[in-house]
Amino acid sequence: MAKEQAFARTGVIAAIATGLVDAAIGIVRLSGKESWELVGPCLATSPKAPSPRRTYRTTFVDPRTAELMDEVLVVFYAEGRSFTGERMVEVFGHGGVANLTSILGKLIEQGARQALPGEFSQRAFLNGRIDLTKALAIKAMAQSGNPFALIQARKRLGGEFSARLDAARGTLVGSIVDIEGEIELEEGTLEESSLSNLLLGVVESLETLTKGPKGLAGEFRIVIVGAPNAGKSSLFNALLGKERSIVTPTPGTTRDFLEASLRLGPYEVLLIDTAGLSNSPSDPVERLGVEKTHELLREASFVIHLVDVTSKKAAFEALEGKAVGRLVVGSKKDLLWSPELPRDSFDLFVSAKSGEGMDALKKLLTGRLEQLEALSKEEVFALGGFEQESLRHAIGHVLRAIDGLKKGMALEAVSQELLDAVSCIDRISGKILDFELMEGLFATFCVGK
Ligand SMILES: Nc1nc2c(ncn2[C@@H]2O[C@H](COP(=O)(O)OP(=O)(O)OP(=O)(O)O)[C@@H](O)[C@H]2O)c(=O)[nH]1
Ligand SMILES: [Mg+2]
Repeated sequence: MAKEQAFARTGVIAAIATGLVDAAIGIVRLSGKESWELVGPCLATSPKAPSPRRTYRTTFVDPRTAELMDEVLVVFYAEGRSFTGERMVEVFGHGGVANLTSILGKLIEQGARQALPGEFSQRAFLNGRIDLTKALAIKAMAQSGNPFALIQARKRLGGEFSARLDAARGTLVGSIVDIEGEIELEEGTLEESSLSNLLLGVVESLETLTKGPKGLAGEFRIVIVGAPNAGKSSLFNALLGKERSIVTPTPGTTRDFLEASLRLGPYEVLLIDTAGLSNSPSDPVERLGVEKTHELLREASFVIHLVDVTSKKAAFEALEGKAVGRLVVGSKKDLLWSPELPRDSFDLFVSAKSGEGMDALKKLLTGRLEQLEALSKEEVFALGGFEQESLRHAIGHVLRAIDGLKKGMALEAVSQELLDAVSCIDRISGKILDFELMEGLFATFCVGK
């Protein structure tokens, strides 16, 4: 996305704010100084000076031919009292996708520009209406596909995450003020041990924030891994209840990964079939597949490690990644068991062929999701990658400050570490603008949000 386009704050932007599926009602929204004037010619009747937040019932017409396009409700929002902080208009029409698209098209003909993904939220942020954590909460509310993700989104929306950050920031700023006072006045009143304890408290509370497991943020990714020919694709198909992935007796059948969404009770998860983990793939395509599998493992919320029970030796190597859980599952239960395998190392046995053990596996996975939902209600937060990283840096700075106090480091240097920690926190809330980061974040929003 071009930077100048993403951050152009001028002009009227417009988008369909509701989903692109036929529905009873749909909303086209506009934001920008001239929004009302721009919509005006498309409305059969409209006051010159609309009352903010009042609904006007009218017809939406083609301004050139006066032809009726839809019967609509229109709402005007005044500057400073809208989502983006700018003047906004929302047109509530009948929710057919074709209808809303043609209304939007007419507004674009009138001079509006199709909004980029997340551009409304971006304007709200740039106009100081919301901070970055709130913007991400709004995104999460619009996109949360799972009950536990929704809990997380609501916690953020309610400002719990921001409040935690603010509390830590407050303590850090207070400490900086004390240290700077000591540097200035040299009164010798700075109690280094109590300051250290205070800062340790900050480290602890920031660390709690980083402890949320992967998967809480929304997409719960279950990755099936194992040696070539373990039966991964067969299990993938059996769980989905359809033949999605190719199955053959030849090892190395799956070259690239495949993903499909799977419903487990109230939860929607992403199930991923991967290329077999072979230690020394000779074929370059297979090698790329194995690399990809390792990458998927790092992003996994949950890992099913599949082991063919008929094989003489099975690899139980610890898999890298920070998944919330891992199950070692024995496949091909219907076949003859290899006596050399340690039975105790398995959590469960299944047969994709006979269907045996499949219900138990689904039950186990659903149980894991229920645990995650319970965890979501507790103290943990689902953090984005940049938030994790910034918090880690902040913790590092505070720890160096504590160490410095102990070792008698110059107070100026201690103060600087704490200032750096504050900057890391401010990066998360968006008080410090990082344009590249922000551009990337907002681009992941939906259009119209
Ligand atoms: N009897 C029996 N055979 C199975 C079962 N699951 C898989 N197989 C067979 O094992 C072979 C390999 O199955 P796949 O599902 O392709 O295995 P994979 O792990 O995806 O293999 P790669 O993609 O090559 O790594 C096929 O011949 C399957 O029919 C099972 O539960 N019982
Ligand atoms: Mg396969």
